[in-house]
Amino acid sequence: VADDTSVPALGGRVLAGEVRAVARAITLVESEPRSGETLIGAIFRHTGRAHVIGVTGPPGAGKSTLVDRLIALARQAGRRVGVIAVDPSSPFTGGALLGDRVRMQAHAADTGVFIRSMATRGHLGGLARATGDAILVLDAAGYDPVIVETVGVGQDEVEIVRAADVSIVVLVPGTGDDVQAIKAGIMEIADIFVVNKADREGADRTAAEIESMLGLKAAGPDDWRPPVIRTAATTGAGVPALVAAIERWRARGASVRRERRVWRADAWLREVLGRRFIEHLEHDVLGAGELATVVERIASRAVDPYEAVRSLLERGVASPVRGG
Ligand SMILES: Nc1nc2c(ncn2[C@@H]2O[C@H](COP(=O)(O)OP(=O)(O)OP(=O)(O)O)[C@@H](O)[C@H]2O)c(=O)[nH]1
Ligand SMILES: [Mg+2]
Repeated sequence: VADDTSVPALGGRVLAGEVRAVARAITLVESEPRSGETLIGAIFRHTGRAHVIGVTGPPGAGKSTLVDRLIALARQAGRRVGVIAVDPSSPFTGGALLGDRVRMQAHAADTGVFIRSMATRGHLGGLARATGDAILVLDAAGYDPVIVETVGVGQDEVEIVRAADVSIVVLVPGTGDDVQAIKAGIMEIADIFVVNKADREGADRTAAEIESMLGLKAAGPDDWRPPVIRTAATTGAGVPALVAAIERWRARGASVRRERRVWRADAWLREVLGRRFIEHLEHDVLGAGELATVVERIASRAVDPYEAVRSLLERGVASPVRGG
């Protein structure tokens, strides 16, 4: 969309649930953040209805297979489902995109399901921003739930899943080392644990390891202890129990939901404010290459970073914001 005036119109079509508009809108928020902001402005007040389900876990844990099952059950319940699959960037899992497409093919002709893959690289303003905006688009278009699959390896991915209404961490049977290794990054964000590939040896042990780790964790203010659910995504075994757990989570009080939304709004505001202030400096305040010069001066010890920031803050605040 080159013409900005058409963006609000696009927003209207998204709100009407038009599939092609949804696809265009996601492309817009991915590739043209400024126009994307106008679009979000047109739809934001109509969002917040969808239940956003984050699914993360190590490469190959069976996340997409599981998501496919969740789609099928949600469709049976008559719900329209939006899915964002954030592609793993690691070359070791580079085939995942094709795999996702093939695996989710069963739903390809179903207009009640919208599946979109997003690359992890090349997003101005970051992957978490682009994914967050894409979730808003699906939410505005009436998809509910919106499922986001990420590979739980990087900070970006953790950030995405943390922003979901419910975070599901998928692990597979293996040595205790796996659970230990993953502990630092994604264990704390799990609202629900899944031990997938429970048809294989060792699922009980892995589940017990997670349980014992949770035993050390203090219960939350509303006494939610993350359930540990065994599934075999390929056969569908255990998936109804997972859906029940998701529903139990969803049925929790308004205050819990509100707390998470406030957390998310806070992260949103801080992230955008920081990024936009720097953009304001670059576009409206400083001359070409001036920021690079300040960086040089800090590196060569001509100015200290705190003094440089003080000066930039004063100049930025004193200057009118142009260019949106
Ligand atoms: N035995 C067994 N295999 C499974 C199960 N779930 C998934 N798989 C297989 O595991 C492989 C990876 O499944 P995916 O669903 O692509 O895993 P993923 O976590 O989405 O993978 P990435 O997106 O690449 O990280 C596929 O060959 C699946 O068929 C399961 O419950 N049991
Ligand atoms: Mg996958």
